[in-house]
Amino acid sequence: MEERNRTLGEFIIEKQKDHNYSTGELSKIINSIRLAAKVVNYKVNKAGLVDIIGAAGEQNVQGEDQQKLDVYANEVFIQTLINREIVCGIASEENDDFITVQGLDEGHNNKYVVLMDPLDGSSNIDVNVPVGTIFSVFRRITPIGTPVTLEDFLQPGTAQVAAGYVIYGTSTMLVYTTGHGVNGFTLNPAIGTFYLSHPNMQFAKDGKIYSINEGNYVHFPQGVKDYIKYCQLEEGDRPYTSRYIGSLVSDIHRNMIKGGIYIYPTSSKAPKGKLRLLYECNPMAFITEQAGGKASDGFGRIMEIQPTELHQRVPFFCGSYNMVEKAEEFMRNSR
Ligand code: AHM
Ligand code: MG
Repeated sequence: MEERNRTLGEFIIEKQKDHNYSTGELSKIINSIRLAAKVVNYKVNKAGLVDIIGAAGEQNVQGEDQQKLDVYANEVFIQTLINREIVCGIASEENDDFITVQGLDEGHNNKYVVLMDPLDGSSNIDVNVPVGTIFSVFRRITPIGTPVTLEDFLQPGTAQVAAGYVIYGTSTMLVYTTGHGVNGFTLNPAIGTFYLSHPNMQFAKDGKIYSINEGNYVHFPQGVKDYIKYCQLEEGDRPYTSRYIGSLVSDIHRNMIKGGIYIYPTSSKAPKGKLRLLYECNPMAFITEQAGGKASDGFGRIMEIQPTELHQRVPFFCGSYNMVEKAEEFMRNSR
């Protein structure tokens, strides 16, 4: 079949044979995320109508409670995964603690945990700017048949078996990897089907876009300040273009297609950075590396960090390989 005629559903079935899993559990997880993404997409698309049908905390005309969209997305993804009894645990940026899922026969017999940021960049919803869902899948390390523990969630990113994001943008896309490259699927809203629109996505080795909240410049470490000045220098293919949406998924998605670097560094205001290792950086790093890019905390590989807590924050440098290398060089030199 012609690549582009393939639906995500067909793609998942075809790819199942690439992996050494016979149970299809991972396929079912991706399928559940696909379903939840469509439900959330429908709601996100109606975001501007919230004031008309009832503000948050109030009831709409049907008598249903209005919810904030990030709370809604959190519930949809969690319930979709729990109802299908295919994971043994879920951790979400929206919840303080992880959720234990007993699964079929209440036997704790499933082998995967899912970590997610159900609606990243949700402060952008009010201004009609794209937001995203980010997810990461690990095989549990505690024995099957026992309830999951914190240990199952605190694994380094190198142990991820799948990761992806959904971008609710001008069109809605689901982009994911299971460690065999990155593929992007665009939702045809008329029929509710994702089609393979971006097969084998790749970060250009070099890019010309840098994405960072430059308003915080005075608070940045010297290495980041130096790198920004390097990006702005008139030399060779520079100055680069500055593009910052403030919505991680959108910024990385654009840079993957066009070539670029995204940086959320430490600053005197946010000494550990802002982004979360488990819900944002690890999945984005896995996708980025699978697309030929590089993801770093400024000094070392994001995916090799041993997490110590669920909501841990890290500085994040992510994008075109050579650009991230260059930024690391400035970080090292300023130490
Ligand atoms: P959130 O998880 O509270 O939505 O915050 C994450 C978002 C990212 O999407 C984005 O890249 C970053 O925060 C923007 O932060 P800032 O406004 O400080 O530049
Ligand atoms: Mg977030």
